[in-house]
Amino acid sequence: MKLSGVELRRVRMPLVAPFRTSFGTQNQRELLLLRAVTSEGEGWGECGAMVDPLYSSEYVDGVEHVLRTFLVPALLAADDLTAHKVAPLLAKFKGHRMAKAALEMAVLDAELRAHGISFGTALGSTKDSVPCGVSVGIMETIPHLLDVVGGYLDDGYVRIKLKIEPGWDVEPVRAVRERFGDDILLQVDANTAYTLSDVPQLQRLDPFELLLIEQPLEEEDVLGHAELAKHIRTPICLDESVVSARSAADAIRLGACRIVNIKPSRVGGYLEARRVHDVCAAHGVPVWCGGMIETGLGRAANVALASLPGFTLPGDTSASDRFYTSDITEPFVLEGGRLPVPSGPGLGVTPIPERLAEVTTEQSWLAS
Ligand code: NPG
Repeated sequence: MKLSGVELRRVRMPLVAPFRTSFGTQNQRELLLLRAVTSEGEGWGECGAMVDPLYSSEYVDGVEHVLRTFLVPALLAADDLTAHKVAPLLAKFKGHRMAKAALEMAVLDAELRAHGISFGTALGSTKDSVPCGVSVGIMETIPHLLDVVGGYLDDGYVRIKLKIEPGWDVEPVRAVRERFGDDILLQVDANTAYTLSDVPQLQRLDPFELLLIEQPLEEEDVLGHAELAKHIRTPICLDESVVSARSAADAIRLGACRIVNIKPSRVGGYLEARRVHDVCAAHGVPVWCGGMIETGLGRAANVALASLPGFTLPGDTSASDRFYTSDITEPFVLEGGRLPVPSGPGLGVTPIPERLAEVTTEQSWLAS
């Protein structure tokens, strides 16, 4: 396969409601989409990076720059390109995993569409649908939180994740347990907002039988998570700290986590995401698929990944309407708390041209 060019599209989509996490509030999602045009046909990629480097060091303008200057030219120069060659071809450029992931996704989609194979089949899917959880932002008040959680449970979501930060942790968890009972699957996500001096506060979550606490400490503090694990009963799940299969293996070996959140963007692509899954499965560590407020393109690929056998916990693979009134693909709709794994070639979905045009704010074409 020969890459002829890559179209970069910056899109901006309003969110149905503001989404507040410990690192900031989002009212809209602005992200980069890629269309790879090859000798065998075209494929779509989506980049998880946000406008500001608040979740990770990558951000949309930076991704665009590195793609334009280094990553896309390296692939344009390759004669016999395949998706599995993307990571080795780009390996000499350090870091920039979200940029690399988006490019690899577009090449993989083109390749799979050309061969009539779905993402799910290519990655090793064993299910036709996946159970879905939902991520709930930090709210102004507990009554508002309870209304929102109640609405998601009515929608059929099988697991609730509460975003937490110092000052919004034990009370919201207690309120949700008191209102909705001990049977709902409940977990929390701190996005690195705590330090080891918060051990006493984090111990106060122990009685609520949470599935897990996600990334309480900062990204590089793997040993700190191992230390924290000795003092709290809630299982620790890592997100930001796991950037590759190797870092997952290290974290597991050090006792820093009992569960891993896999976001393909964060680990450099769907092929590395599968390797993270394999490493975790070999260690008996459950994984689940994280979300980065994807459009229908990224959502399609995430749902395919979440249908691999080691994904034994519900992921942040919520329906399109969790974030968007109108998606750029046919919307993903919850059915009995589950989303169907797309079965068509490649991603199994494509952008609806009029919708894509409506949300596109900038567009450029990269070719040699
Ligand atoms: O369902 O797509 C979703 C959102 C899930 O909470 C979610 N994502 O920290 O995991 C996170 C958070 C996030 C969103 C991180 C956007 C980075 C960007």
